[in-house]
Amino acid sequence: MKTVYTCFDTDVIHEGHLELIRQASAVGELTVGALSDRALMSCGGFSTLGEKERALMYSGLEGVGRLCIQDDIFYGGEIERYRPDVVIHAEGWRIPAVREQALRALEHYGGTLMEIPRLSSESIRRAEGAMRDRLSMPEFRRRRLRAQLKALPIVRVIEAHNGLTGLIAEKTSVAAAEGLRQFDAMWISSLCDSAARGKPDIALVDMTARAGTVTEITEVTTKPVILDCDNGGAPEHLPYNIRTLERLGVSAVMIEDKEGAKKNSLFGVRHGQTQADREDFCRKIAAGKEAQLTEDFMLIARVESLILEKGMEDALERAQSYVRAGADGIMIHSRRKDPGEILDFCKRFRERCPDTPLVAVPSSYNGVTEEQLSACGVNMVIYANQLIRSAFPAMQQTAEEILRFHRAKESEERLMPISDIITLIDTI
Ligand code: SPV
Ligand code: MG
Repeated sequence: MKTVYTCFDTDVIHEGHLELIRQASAVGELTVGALSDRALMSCGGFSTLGEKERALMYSGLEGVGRLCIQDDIFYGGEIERYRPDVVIHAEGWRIPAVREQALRALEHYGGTLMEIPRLSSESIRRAEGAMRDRLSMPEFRRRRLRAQLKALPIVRVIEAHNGLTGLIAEKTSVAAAEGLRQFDAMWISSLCDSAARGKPDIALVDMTARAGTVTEITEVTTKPVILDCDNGGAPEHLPYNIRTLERLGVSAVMIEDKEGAKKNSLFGVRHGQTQADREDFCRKIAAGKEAQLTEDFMLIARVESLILEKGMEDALERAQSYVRAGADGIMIHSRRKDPGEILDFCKRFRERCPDTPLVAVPSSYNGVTEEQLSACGVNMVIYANQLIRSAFPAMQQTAEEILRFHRAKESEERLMPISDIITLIDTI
């Protein structure tokens, strides 16, 4: 009897999977690997079920013999362990490097790869759509960020301010050593949410409008959302806002320890920004935490001491106080070009609070790599404004060229083809 191996990461079994199992079990005894949650998340995926539940679901299917958890997107480890005669997979691998690695591992002992045509039908399309829809539901989206923080060396977050930028955050991927590199979550920046409406970042866009942005983005994406909520507003409003955000499926709110008229941190001290009293801010954090209803939701406290030139010790002491007040994470911000003070803070914070998630926003100190941040204890990196900053000059250039040439032909080469823009958005 031959042995056959395949790996599934699906939450929804459709006729394509059943056909693959039918063909596999006709060849020999089938082992199915359920891709682990960690491996799934490392390539930007997520499961509404969890690896054990998925494995249980696969084990109930006729034709499935043995089950295992495959803890790597690459098949090499399992191929070495089980030495299957055949690995079976549908044609059109999502990550070509995974196929190549499986082929190399099989070559060692003369195993073969069997690729079967990928079925496509209305019911498969509906099943895949159902899986996406489930992932977009508040209960699954909300909890995804905490799961990522546990599973990933660093959670990679990019700014989104409308449905379209949400789609870029959701879908952009590049081939990488780990298989596929994607963004893990989205940051709804006060700066970009304001700028996209042609408004300054002075807390002018109110929570009702911000919640509209969240809805626009969550309607077309599945990844977790972190909302930049300035200083959290009036202490008596924060509990209401937290309930609203939880209901919308937001995973985390970030509030900064400033008071008075809102100014963007990157202006620095010249613009008269004032840091909140430490105890007042601790009370705000505690009130926010008290209001939350789900275990999943996170409140991240942002320390502005380095922005406001109050010194490293003040930053560290405030961060510790905020953790004691109940903050689920700390964001430390800096407007220096050199990452030195941030890396110094991170290392020293880690000695005092080994487990608290730590967030960095390398807008000014953009030369630092994710690896350097992670080595100093950072768990989440936020690319807070790069999408809108790349869109604005591109649009402005096109507008200027049309004015200059009295037509659009000269800009055409730089533009996305019309055939692409009309098919960019999936229909339900
Ligand atoms: C934002 O993106 O709105 C932020 C980060 O708060 S910063 O602009 O650097 O203050
Ligand atoms: Mg902001």
